[in-house]
Amino acid sequence: MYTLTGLKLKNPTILAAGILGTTGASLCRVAHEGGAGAVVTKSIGPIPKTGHPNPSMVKLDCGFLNAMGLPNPSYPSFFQELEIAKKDSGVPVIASIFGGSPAEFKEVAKGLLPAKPDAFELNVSCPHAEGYGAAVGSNPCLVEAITAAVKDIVSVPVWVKLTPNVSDITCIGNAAEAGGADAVVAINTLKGMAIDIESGYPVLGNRSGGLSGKAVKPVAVKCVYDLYTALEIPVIGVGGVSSWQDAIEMMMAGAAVVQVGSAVYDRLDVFSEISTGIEAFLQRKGYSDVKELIGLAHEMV
Ligand code: RRO
Repeated sequence: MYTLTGLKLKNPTILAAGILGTTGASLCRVAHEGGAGAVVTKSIGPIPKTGHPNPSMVKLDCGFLNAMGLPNPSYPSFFQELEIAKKDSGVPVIASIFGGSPAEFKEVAKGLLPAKPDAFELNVSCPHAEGYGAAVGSNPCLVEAITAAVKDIVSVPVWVKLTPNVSDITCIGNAAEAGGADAVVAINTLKGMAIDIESGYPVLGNRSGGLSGKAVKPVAVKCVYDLYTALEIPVIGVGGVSSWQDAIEMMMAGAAVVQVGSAVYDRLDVFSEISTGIEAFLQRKGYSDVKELIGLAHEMV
């Protein structure tokens, strides 16, 4: 059993926000068939949003580029899905929420609270969402105020998901911690673009978007490494984790647990595969507890 901000996880893998998280049934499938230790919902906001025009997601050699544009039915319509996930998944369910201001974050958190999410993940980091996302998450004062506003009305843990699209992610991590965050999640997607050379058009309907998958893993590892040094609260590592080796690398950088996103599109049981691989690695190396791995790279001088 792993304990993270007071939540009990059967293994250190969590479904990242935005992947198979739009219905209660799909969240349950990731828990039951995939073996995830916990699941995070798609980010839910104050009003319904249809998202950006298609194509909104493309597969590249090095990962995925998306500009979904925060499509979601808004919190009143998502409420029942959260209830289903809570009732049937058998794992902690974390509600990812977004808004454009502390008041909007508070409104969404308050609206979802009666469905009893085990934690909230505040998404202040979508790279291509006008008025929401990275514009909010690159402003330390706003990140602190949003975190404090949600902490003020909930008693469950609050995690803050950070953007790598800033010059110093530790400054934003510090702001989240000052606002009372129980953990930070690093990283959301990295700003990117792809162009079709036959037509000359950018391939995404939104023109640019956020890069995830293998290409971003070294960026995520460095962000986690820096945050581990700068903060007292746990760091949850996400970005390009698709194997147990990636998960261990992220933990050695300082991640208490990992989230898995893009790799789920290849195989749902990536969570079981990662947790089995970690156990075997611990045994082979003679570690008695996974905690011995967390931040290990910092000791290697
Ligand atoms: O919906 C999206 O376009 C999206 C979100 Br909310 C996010 O946090 N990160 C991302 O790459 N896409």
